[in-house]
Amino acid sequence: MQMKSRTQFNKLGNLLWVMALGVSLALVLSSCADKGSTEGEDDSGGASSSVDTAGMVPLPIVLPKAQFVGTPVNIAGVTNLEKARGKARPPFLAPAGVTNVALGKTVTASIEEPIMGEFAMIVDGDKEAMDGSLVELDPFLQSVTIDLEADYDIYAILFWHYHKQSRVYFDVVVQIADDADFVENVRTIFNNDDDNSAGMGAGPDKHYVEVNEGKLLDAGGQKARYVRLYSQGNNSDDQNHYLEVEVYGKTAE
Ligand SMILES: [Ca+2]
Ligand SMILES: [Ca+2]
Repeated sequence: MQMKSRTQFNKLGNLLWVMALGVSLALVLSSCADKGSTEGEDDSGGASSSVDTAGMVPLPIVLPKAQFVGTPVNIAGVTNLEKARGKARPPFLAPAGVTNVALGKTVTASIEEPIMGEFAMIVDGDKEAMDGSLVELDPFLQSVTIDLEADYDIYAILFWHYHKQSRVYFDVVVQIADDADFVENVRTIFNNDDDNSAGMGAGPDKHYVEVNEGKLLDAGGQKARYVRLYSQGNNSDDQNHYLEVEVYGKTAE
């Protein structure tokens, strides 16, 4: 009899404990959910986010073949140089349905015709480091402008100047705008012109070595129709080059 009542007491105790555990678990889960959604909003398109927010997926990036391995050596004298990551770039999370909306769109430039290649090759999907894939522009400060032909929420801009050998391009400035002349609502996404030699203001970003991963910029989901990229020669010659520019976005609501 004594054994039985103790067993009943234990059962009641277990039941209460399980209920308490359930309530506290529910509280923890709901606070996690709140936190998750807040971080998701702050982090829309965040490059380094470790939070796998609901509806966010890695960009569908396809890389060209790597042409060299290890730390490049012929970049002596380049100041303010970004350290090599030494490992693959982490996936960039963006909302599901974000694609390369620059593919096949219209490209214009600060010059009439390129020295080599055609402007359309900047958005043709080919980013291999082959001579026949390269678009070469004149020396000095030059720019290319991509008309996305509609407003898009832009999450990332990814581009390759050249990656056959290690190189650093100078005065890399990337902007988005509402109009083709870059007067309306111009936003600068990247600027590594640390001495303002391009005349658009000194930028805080670092020089970087061109690799097959390309340069990936976080555009934060900002709405724009036009994307413009500047450069002013490189550490190997005075010319400006592009293999490909990709703009990851989705139709603006
Ligand atoms: Ca191309
Ligand atoms: Ca400069």
